[in-house]
Amino acid sequence: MTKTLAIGTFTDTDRTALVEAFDPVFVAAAGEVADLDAATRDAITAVAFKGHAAFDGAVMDALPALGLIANYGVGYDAIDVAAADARGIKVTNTPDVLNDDVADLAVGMLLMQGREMEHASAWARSGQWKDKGEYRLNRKISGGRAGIVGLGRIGREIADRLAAFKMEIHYFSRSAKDTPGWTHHADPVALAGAVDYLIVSLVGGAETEKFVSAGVIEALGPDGILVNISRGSTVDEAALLDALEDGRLGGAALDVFLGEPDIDPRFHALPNVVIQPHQGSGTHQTRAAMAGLQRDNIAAFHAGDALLTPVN
Ligand code: 8YV
Repeated sequence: MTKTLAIGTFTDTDRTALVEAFDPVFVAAAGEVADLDAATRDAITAVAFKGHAAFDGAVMDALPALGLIANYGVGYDAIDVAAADARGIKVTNTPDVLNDDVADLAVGMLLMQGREMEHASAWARSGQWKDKGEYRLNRKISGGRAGIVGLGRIGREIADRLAAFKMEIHYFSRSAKDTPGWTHHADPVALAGAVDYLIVSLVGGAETEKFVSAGVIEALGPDGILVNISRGSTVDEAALLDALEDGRLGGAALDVFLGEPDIDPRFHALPNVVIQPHQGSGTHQTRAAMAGLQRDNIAAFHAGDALLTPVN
């Protein structure tokens, strides 16, 4: 009887590697765990988890021998870690290996939004360049003031990149960090009021829900650009949509949304939003590294060795 359960949609390569390493049982979503027969569920000690739908205490209770949930992703807000703690279940994630890709996407989206690359591309493709001439002028990005909300591992990579774009770097974090002269703000509204671009790189979860509030969005203002590569939950999305529609916020570049992939259709109608389908870590190289780290944590657990990247 296999000891590993894989929950989620894995690529063929990752699925093959999981099969070779652990011969797991696969289900597409946590909601399907209860449908497995009791003997299969009783034998499971480790889960390879991928996805953003809730992994809660009820799912854990359906797996009475469970000792490890190995998450595919740095953000583990889908997993109820308090419920895992209460049941003696360890949780691991995949930090660091995705920092570069997520930071690259954040910077790319900021440039795409500010330089209107999506519209400019449509201008050229549709023949308007030939028929009507040069594309309209847009805004300079280099040399602006950037505010990073959450100066963790990914936030720092974003700040380093934007510093190379000759930007003045400001950041919010609970306490000031050791930086090369970047400006710390203890208040996110004050941070938003001091910058041209606000880049959100917070962890997800209840603690950061709507952290980018209506007040923060207001302070960023009609010339401001909001970039979010964290979780849709970190931004007050209703306030964001209202501000974008009314022109009280200049623009947004978003890789994450509430209810994704079924995102609010109001976003589709907005010309001042760059939309990406939560693909921050989505390169062959990084996803292979994430999957590898997930498997290494599971292998360590089954061998009784120390977990590589524990979160509890
Ligand atoms: C997802 C992510 O894990 O690491 C994270 O926290 O959000 C992503 O890398 C990825 O989309 C797979 O679901």
